[in-house]
Amino acid sequence: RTLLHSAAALGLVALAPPLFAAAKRKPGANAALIVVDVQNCFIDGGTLPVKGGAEVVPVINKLSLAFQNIVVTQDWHTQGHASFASAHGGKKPFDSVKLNYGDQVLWPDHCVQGTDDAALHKDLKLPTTQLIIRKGFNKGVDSYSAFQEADRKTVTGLAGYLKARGIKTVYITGLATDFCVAWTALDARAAGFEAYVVEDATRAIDLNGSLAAAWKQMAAKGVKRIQSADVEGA
Ligand code: VGL
Ligand code: ZN
Repeated sequence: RTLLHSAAALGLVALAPPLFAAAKRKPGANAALIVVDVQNCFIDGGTLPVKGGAEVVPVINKLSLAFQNIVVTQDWHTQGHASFASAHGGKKPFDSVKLNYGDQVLWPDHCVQGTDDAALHKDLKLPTTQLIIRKGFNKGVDSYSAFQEADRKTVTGLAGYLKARGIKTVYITGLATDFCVAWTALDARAAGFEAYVVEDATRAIDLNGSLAAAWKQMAAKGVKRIQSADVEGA
């Protein structure tokens, strides 16, 4: 026990609550909101539902009011995509395989181009969105990240787009925290952006401890973990 605690226990000093809440962050003209994969496929009734996925929709809608720049992503796979278990004989969803670029988790068939399943959730209201970026459309290569495909070579063009427009900071939201959100945040850092993940505007798949691993990896790379209430003007 510290001297202060002992003194407090004796009623000699009062331990006062903090006078001010931490200052909120106000995204400026050089910040962008990235809304990752808020699509029917990742929500109840879809092909790869993320638990609580629909709950991010009102949080993101409100958060969007604080941003002058918004980018939305869509997972946008071909039929028979290499990330689908059905494309690998004898494999089941959530198994892993080695592809030529490394380990690949296998998923149920999901987010196939042009299907209702791949459409953005109908309650997502982001009329000021400036760019919709689609990813995972190369049949043999997955792309969790909005910046780079899983071969770690092929880029989507998002880093160039953001830099050309003077964006320095990205706030990342959407589905799923431990896959497409985390990989997007890590690649944002690698590309030199300041990156925040807005935790209550995400939901996770959490496969074999993947959520805790993702937060740890993000923290190690300087991704900042915040809540939507920390953003001013939302
Ligand atoms: C995602 C698994 C497969 C995601 C996409 O959006 O997090 N996860 N494809
Ligand atoms: Zn996918």
